[in-house]
Amino acid sequence: MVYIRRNIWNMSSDDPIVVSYANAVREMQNRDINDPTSWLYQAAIHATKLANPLSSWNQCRHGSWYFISWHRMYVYFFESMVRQIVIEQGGPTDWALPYWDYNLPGQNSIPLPFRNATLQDGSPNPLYVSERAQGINSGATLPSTITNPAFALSRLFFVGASEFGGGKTDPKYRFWSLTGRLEQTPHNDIHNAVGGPFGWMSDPATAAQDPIFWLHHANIDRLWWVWQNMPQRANPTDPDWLNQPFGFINTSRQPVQITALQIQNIVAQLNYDYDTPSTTGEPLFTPPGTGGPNDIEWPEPWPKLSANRFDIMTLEETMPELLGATNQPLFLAEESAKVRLSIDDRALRHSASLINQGQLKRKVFLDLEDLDAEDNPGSIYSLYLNLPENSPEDVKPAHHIGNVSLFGVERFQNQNDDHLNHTFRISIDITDFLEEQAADHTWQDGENIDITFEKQSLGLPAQSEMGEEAASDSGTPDTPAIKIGRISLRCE
Ligand SMILES: [Cu+2]
Repeated sequence: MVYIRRNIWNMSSDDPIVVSYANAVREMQNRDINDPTSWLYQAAIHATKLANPLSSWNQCRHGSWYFISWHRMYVYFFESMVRQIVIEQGGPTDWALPYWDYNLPGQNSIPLPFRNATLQDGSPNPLYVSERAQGINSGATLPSTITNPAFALSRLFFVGASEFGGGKTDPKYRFWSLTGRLEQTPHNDIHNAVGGPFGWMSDPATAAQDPIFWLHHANIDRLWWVWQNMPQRANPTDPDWLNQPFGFINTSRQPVQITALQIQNIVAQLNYDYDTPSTTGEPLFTPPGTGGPNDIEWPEPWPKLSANRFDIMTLEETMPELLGATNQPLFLAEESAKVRLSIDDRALRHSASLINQGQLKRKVFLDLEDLDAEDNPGSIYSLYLNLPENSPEDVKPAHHIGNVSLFGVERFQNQNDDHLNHTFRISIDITDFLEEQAADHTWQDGENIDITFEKQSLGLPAQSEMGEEAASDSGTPDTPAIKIGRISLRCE
């Protein structure tokens, strides 16, 4: 049997799938934290701030090529656990986790069943969490700059920080800064938008306690499945990615181990699918033909934190040619900011000659380096390339190249007690944008590139959708600043 994950916005609040999810969440919340089927235990597998964590906790992978695969596994095991509880409670035997596709028209606000603190009968709503960004529970809308997965889906390659799936990292550490384009937008951005400065969704250690987390991740997983089935795309074939085992708990409360090789085809290997057509082109993907997850002994082989992550980081650097860089840090707070990068003439000529000799691919990357913040401020900034002054709204999408949001930044800094210089970076391939802008003469200059940062805010909810929380702008005057140590242009 193949379980179908359906769009939450196509369900009413009394749909059996929604009602049984709420009932299962309530049941799990009532279970003891040491029970693997409890709500807090499941959330702690992602991350937790609790002292003396169990060895199965704090396992999430971010800023890494493991982000996408680890979360497919995580959601899969969670879903089977919820289904078991739903069935125990007399709910639908074919229950599957719904997904939230915030990029569809009219669906860019938190689904209705998650908004109200109480249910019709006055009892607490298990799907409601007050620890969300201001306005979210009233139906504030998310801007398309953060919901649109188009740029991520357009990336042909999986591996690399400027590619779909993220850069190759050591499996032993959990937070890296080789964040792939799907992980950044919409994944990280939606976390920040829903969580805001103080909400659960903005911190990996609390995110999975919000019932909407799972619908967000079902959507991220759906987007991976869409990408997998698009022409010219393929998952990594590197054995380090395919064969890396990760540990989870099955419905019998037993530890299990699973690898990316076992989760590539969601239908054939994991028995679920999405209600939307996943194939947008000719599938190039062939299932590796392996079985399901194997049971293994606990607690091995949980990775031990021993290797030096910076060895890997150095390997990832492929001798970049620097074309230009800022010479002082930029602080992003409330205001929008504009930075002009001058392309160094000699560097450009040197790169051009290397390109002519076939030693460089002609790819230009915008790197935001040494990103830092005390904590994740929960803010999102959109980046625009060569956006003319006072551009009307309808001109902006053509200049939009990505977003900055720092989901996970505090975990990244604190994951190990060393004194190494941890840095966080975002890398965006702007080759196609520059070529398009050069072709249509939007970018005539050739010597300078303008980068505009614009703080994104939630749209006000429609009056008819107003919940019990007063609608208001998500912006607060004291949003902590994000520091960008250096902005640079690189040719590869
Ligand atoms: Cu997430």
